[in-house]
Amino acid sequence: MSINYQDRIPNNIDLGSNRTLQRALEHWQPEFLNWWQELGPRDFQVADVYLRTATSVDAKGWATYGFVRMPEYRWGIFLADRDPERKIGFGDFYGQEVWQQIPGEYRSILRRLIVTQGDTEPASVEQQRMLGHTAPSLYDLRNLFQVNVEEGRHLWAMVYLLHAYFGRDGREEAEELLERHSGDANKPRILGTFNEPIRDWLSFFMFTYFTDRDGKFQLKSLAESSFDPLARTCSFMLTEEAHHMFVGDTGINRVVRRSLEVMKELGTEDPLAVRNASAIDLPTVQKYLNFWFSSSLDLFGSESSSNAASYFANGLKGRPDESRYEDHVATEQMFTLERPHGLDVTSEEIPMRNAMNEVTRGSYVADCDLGVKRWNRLIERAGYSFRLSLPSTRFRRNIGAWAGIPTDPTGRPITQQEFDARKVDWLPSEADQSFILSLMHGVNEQGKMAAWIAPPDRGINNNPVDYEYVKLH
Ligand code: BYC
Repeated sequence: MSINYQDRIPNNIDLGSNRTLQRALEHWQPEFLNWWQELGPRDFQVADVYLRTATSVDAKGWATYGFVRMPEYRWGIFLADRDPERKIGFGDFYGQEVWQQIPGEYRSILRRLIVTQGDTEPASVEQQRMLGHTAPSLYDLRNLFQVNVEEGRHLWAMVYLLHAYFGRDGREEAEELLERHSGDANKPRILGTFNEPIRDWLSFFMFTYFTDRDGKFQLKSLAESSFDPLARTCSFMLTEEAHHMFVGDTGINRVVRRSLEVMKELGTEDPLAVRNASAIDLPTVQKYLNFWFSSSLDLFGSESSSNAASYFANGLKGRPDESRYEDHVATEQMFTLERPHGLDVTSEEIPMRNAMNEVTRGSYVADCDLGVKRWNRLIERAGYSFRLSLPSTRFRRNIGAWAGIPTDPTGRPITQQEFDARKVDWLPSEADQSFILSLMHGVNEQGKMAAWIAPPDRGINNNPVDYEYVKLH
């Protein structure tokens, strides 16, 4: 169904025919807008921003571009079209009709999944709210705001499900999504990474590369769900998510390119010399990568998880791209896990269903590595031997078998003493963070770019790079 922009809440679910739901969502709408004013992008609410808005959910025509003030962005409810033939693709109900309503026994675990997903969306907007002041260009400022409004829409996507399918409990959960806040000591966001501060643009690019990519994999798992409205909501969210990862990927690419240019100009790889020329040295890029990759790995949960096994059994949450696997029931297979044992490593066989978090994490790591390979090709072509790399999945973990176990970036278990002594080489130190912050100054002049980042290869929607993407007045 095409998107109806006449209603107060744009939608393609024929919201007007369900007055109760419409009223409930119209009641939540002003609370969302208050939250956006208070905790959304700070100070840019009257700027005209060149944003894309969904106009239909098919592959061709879902984005139109135009200048919009962020609070006037048309947040709404957009689900991918329903496939009447769709069957449950895995688990105990494999091959049966997908569900249009939630079987009573799965209500609370499904609610928990939807709330956890929904919680990350406003969290990321809160984390990024100060970045508008230090954008390296108008192009980047626009991308930040595009990401922010779409995360706001992803919150709407989950709030719709809570209101439509979970009655009073769902309405209460929807309120609480606006009451927990990133980094709040009393009411923090649910998952660790979403309470980490994002004060600088290098962190923003790492977050959009690594953490939004967790979003991609989680949404792909939920797009396989036996609960069809969740599957359809997540399928459409994935189309928006792609741009967020593009922002991260190209952002890191441009930081690396700029460092290489400076190294060439100065004729040295010396990190200090690169820093003195107001660019970011590659070892510092590696440290920020280590931080955000390891934090994002935690978002997949424990390697061995009875939650994951029951999500799989019930068909509520599967593996990304389930059709690529041969066995969709997975009751006979085992998975080999590596666990720490003092300074040694032992392995253990666990049932495949319990290992679904680890299976998804494995696909995620392979996807993350593609970008690292691309950045390394830039470095190689420039004639330097330095290489970026993903640290081991054991490194700096807070969730799962390796939580709190000190290892080096290759995953070799070490003593806490050694970890503490080497930490400054592996993770952003206070001095590194101060240096990165010292580079962060807003560049708002049309066509200008901060010294620490190369310009992008192309602009948005066939516009030039130096287009006035944000009109600040
Ligand atoms: N931090 O069996 P376990 C996105 C909790 S990102 C804190 O190990 P399970 C986005 C867990 O909740 C995608 N707590 O794990 C990106 C559980 O607590 P309860 C977000 C954590 O349940 C950028 C307990 O530990 N979507 O969209 O198998 C910008 C034991 O759980 C963490 C989803 O996450 C952590 N890192 O899997 C904007 C999808 N990890 O329930 C947006 C929905 C685990 O015992 N969520 N815990 O109180 C899920 O599928 C699962 O909840 C998880 C955890 C994959 C997160």
